Amino acid sequence: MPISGLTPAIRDEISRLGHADIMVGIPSFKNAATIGYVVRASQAGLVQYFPDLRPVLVNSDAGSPDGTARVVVETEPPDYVEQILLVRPTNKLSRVSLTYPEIDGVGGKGAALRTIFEIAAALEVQALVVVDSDLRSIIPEWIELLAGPIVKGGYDFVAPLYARYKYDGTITNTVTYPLTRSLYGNRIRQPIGGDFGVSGDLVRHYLELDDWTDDISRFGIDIWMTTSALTGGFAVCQARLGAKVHDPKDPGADLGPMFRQVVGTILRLAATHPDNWLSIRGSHDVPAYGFERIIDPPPLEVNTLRLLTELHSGSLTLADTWRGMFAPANAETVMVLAAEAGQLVDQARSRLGLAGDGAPSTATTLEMGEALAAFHFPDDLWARLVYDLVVAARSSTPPIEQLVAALVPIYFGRVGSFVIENRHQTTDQAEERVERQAREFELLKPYLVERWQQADASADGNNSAATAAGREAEAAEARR
Ligand SMILES: Nc1nc2c(ncn2[C@@H]2O[C@H](COP(=O)(O)OP(=O)(O)OP(=O)(O)O)[C@@H](O)[C@H]2O)c(=O)[nH]1
Ligand SMILES: [Mg+2]
Repeated sequence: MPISGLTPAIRDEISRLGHADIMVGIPSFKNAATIGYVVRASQAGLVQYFPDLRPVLVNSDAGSPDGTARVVVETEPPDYVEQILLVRPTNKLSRVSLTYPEIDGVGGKGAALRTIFEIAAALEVQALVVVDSDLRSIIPEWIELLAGPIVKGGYDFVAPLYARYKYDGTITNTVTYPLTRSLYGNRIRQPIGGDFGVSGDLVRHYLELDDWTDDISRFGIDIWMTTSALTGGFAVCQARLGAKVHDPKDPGADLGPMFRQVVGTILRLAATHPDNWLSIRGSHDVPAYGFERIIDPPPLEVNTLRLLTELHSGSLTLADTWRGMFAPANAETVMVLAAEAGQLVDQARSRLGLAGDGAPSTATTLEMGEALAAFHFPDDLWARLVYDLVVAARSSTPPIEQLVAALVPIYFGRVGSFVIENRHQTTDQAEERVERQAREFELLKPYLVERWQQADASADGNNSAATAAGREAEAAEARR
């Protein structure tokens, strides 16, 4: 197995552990406050639901200064689980916390997962479950729900399905869900949910791909796992986990870098796998396992004033870049929207009695939504912009990182519009809006295919022009 990138300490752990049937892997970075619970819930899941398999739990930590690793090692051991659940498993659960090595100087969630994959492959596990270390809502049954379809159902990849508050999961709702669905035809509702089940075969496939860009070593890992499962032809399903409650993030404040890493990865994969999506139209459901749940995830505030301000200020510095990366009509429509956003923000600020740009907002999501109610970012425009970017990502100039960075303010505008328009909607109604947008991506897929094929034709034209020019130069050389 390809364990060459591992540290001696990790190799020693692998030799000590020898072999396992089922593994839970938990990446972490400064999660001391929450990881203890995630470890106990995972242990309980392994012991309760898979008492006859050889289980191991591995925490792959970034060397967190807050004592995350210590919490993992010191939290109640598996014996505690056996006592409270009255189970006598055939095999003792092993528990390990280790510091993962960076990949070419880059650390992040993806680098943490690579170490988890390498350990899983070396131990020859049948099923690997990966869960985030900031989860509040994980219960032991999640381990059964994520590993069961692999162990009992022959699946290779289990994506999570959970209720999230209507403003949570904005990168998922605006890009990864609709784009994965329209490109590859699979309705995987949470392609970057962070909690997955992976078969031993698929773990080996991931390692063989050996595709560790800087983005994938960070937060690009989740969409890379999902897309690679699809493009590799692996059997995919979903598991109903209930609600995802974790350390929430305000999209305008926290999600810029994550957006760039995730969207950079999905675009790069689309550009390198056209054969996997060019002929696909429409989409199909992906089987979902687990009993239905009715849960209301906790609410989350979003600063829409800030999101719209970002769209407007983006237009002041990025207009030329936008004109270079989008079809002309789409670039112009975005410019108009950005100007509207700027005006509405000014009016809303004075209506709400808020000071200038940098001042912290004291208004609630609802109050801001009322003041910005006139703003609307249409579904079809967003789909076309994303598709323009898929086409732009074929070329290495400008680099994908630059394109995606320039999309961030527009994504903020799109999310702002979604939050404003759904301020009075229930989570179910907002979900219907997400579906509507995904259908719009499917409807406009011919637009993507046509633009892609035009780009193919002009690349061919350039190649034949280059070949003709080469022949002419050779002939001229011969004449001399
Ligand atoms: N080892 C390691 N783990 C990381 C790093 N960054 C994030 N993680 C882990 O990856 C998981 C997900 O990170 P979060 O920051 O919660 O991101 P998220 O929940 O996917 O994102 P949102 O849904 O947008 O909130 C958590 O378990 C983190 O501890 C890192 O640099 N190194
Ligand atoms: Mg999280």
